[in-house]
Formats: sequence, structure tokens, C-alpha cells
Amino acid sequence: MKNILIIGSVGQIGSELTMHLRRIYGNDHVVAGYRSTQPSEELAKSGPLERVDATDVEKLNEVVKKYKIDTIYNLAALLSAVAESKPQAAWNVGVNGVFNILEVAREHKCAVFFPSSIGAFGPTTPLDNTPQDTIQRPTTMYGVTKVAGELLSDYYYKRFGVDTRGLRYPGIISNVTLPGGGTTDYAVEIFYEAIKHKKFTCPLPAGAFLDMMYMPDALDAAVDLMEADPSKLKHRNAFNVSAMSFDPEIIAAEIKKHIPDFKMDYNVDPMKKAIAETWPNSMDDSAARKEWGWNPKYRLPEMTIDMLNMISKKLGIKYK
Ligand code: AKB
Repeated sequence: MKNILIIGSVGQIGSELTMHLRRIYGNDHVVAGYRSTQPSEELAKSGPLERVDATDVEKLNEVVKKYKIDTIYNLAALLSAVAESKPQAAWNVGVNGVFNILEVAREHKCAVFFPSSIGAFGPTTPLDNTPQDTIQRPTTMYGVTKVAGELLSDYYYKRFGVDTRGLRYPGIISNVTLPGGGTTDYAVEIFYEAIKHKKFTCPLPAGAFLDMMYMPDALDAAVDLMEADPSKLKHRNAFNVSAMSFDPEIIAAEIKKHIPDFKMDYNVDPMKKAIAETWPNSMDDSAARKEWGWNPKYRLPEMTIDMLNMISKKLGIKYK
């Protein structure tokens, strides 16, 4: 049986991944690590909880020993837009934090999951059908930390045999915990606004195509990769994974099919626009499909229906 530590368990992905892993491996085998935001009651009551973060190496060691941890999922990061306003903090969590976790993993022989991002690409990367192995010269601090994390993960595997594995996540669409400070956040916010006000003001311009994925697929991707037969993994780290690619006009049109009087206008955020312009329009994720069977279940139409139903239930507002 695995003993897992989640770093960043209260974030958008961490909060759902912790509960998902508890359902698979048993509540007592998944420790929820958090830093400052108070965990939800569900997270706090369903299994072990520890105040531990990636920048505190002593506490990391202590928790790994206490629970005999053999696998660490490192979900801690400052997302792309917020990282531009706090580049030093983004570096500390995104590079020093990753290094600390890899060192602890080396010492205690833990496997490590590292989520990279479409943010690891930049303006000189081919933006259509972005290859698995290609130019990576990101121009954001978020991207710099993600490339460093990918390289450190490769290094710790090759040099020390640490079982590091990772994905390049696109924008993640979900309905439990809101994302905070990302360029792709609009694809979550649009659903809340559609249900609450039947209108949305979009911070990205029409034509800003980006890869996206619905949370259930993001959770399966992490677990499937960590459970994959290592002899089949040619890449191990930084697998491109995508489930859909759309721009604001396309997602708005999909929502309109269910809420016919939904309206969208634009108030473009220049920083988010500039970031989005340097990220892929759509990635080639054939390496993930071939090496460990990546096959997302949700495309735009199914994701839209599920998001509308889940958020309508959560807010207690009928949308039809
Ligand atoms: C962000 O927009 O910063 C993140 C990401 C794509 O990594 N959602």
C-alpha cells in the first residue's frame, strides 16, 4: 500500500486530487499538506493533515518520516499571472521548493509527481500541434520555474534514480476549488458568471486558443502516470496532455447552447493576453497516449454540460 504526501492540498488541483487519492488508496494513506489557507472540512476530517510546505525542508523530512511516505505529489506553485506580480516568491516555491522535495525524495526513496504546464513553452515554440520535445524558452517567471522543475525532475531520475514523473497540464476546468491567478482561469469563471448573471466579461481576446482539460481527466492523468509501467516510459517527465483546445468565442457558443440568453463581452487584460500569446494553441500529446495510455473522457460538449450542472447545484441556481 502506498503512503502519499500531497504538497499544496488546498489548491485547485490539490483539493480534488487529495480526495481522489484517498478514495483509491485509503484515507489514512494520503496526508494532506497545506501552508496557510485553511483546508476544507472534508479535507481536514477525511484523513491526516499536516502544516507542511515545499519551502520548509525540515518539516518535509519530519512528515515523510512520520508517515513513512513513499510518494510525494507536489502541487505547490504560484500560477502564471500572479507569478508575474511576485516573481521572487514564484521562484522560491517553484524552484527551491521543487529542489527541496527532490532532495527529501532522494534521501527517503520516494517517487515524485511534478505538474508542469503549457506555461513551460514560449514564443519561439511551434504553437500549433506543439511537439513533445521542442524549443522551450518561456518569457514568464511561471514558465521559467516549470522548465527548471522539468529539468530537475529529469536530473534526479538520471543521476540518483528518483522515480520522478510529470505532466504538462493545460488550463484545468473544475467546480470545487477556484483557480487563483492563472491565465486560463477565465474558462472556469465563465461558468459561474453564466449561471449567476447570464453574462461574462472575458479577460482574454477572441482568437486566444489554449489547451484545456476537465478536472476528472486531470486526476486520472496523474494517477495513471504514477501507476504506469516504468519500462514503457520513454519520457517519464513533462508529458504533453490535452483534452480540448478553444478560444473564448468557442466556449461562449457552447454555453449559449444551454443558456440561450448568455452574453459575453471583453475587457482584455494586457498581461494575460501577452502570456496567452506565448503559449501553445494546441499540443501534440501522442507520447502520453503511446507510453501510458492517456485518453481523456471529456471534450468541450460533455465538460460544459457537467460544469453547468455541478455549479448550478453548488450555487442553488437553476440555469434552465
Ligand atoms: C495558468 O493559467 O497559470 C495555469 C496553467 C495553464 O498552468 N492554469
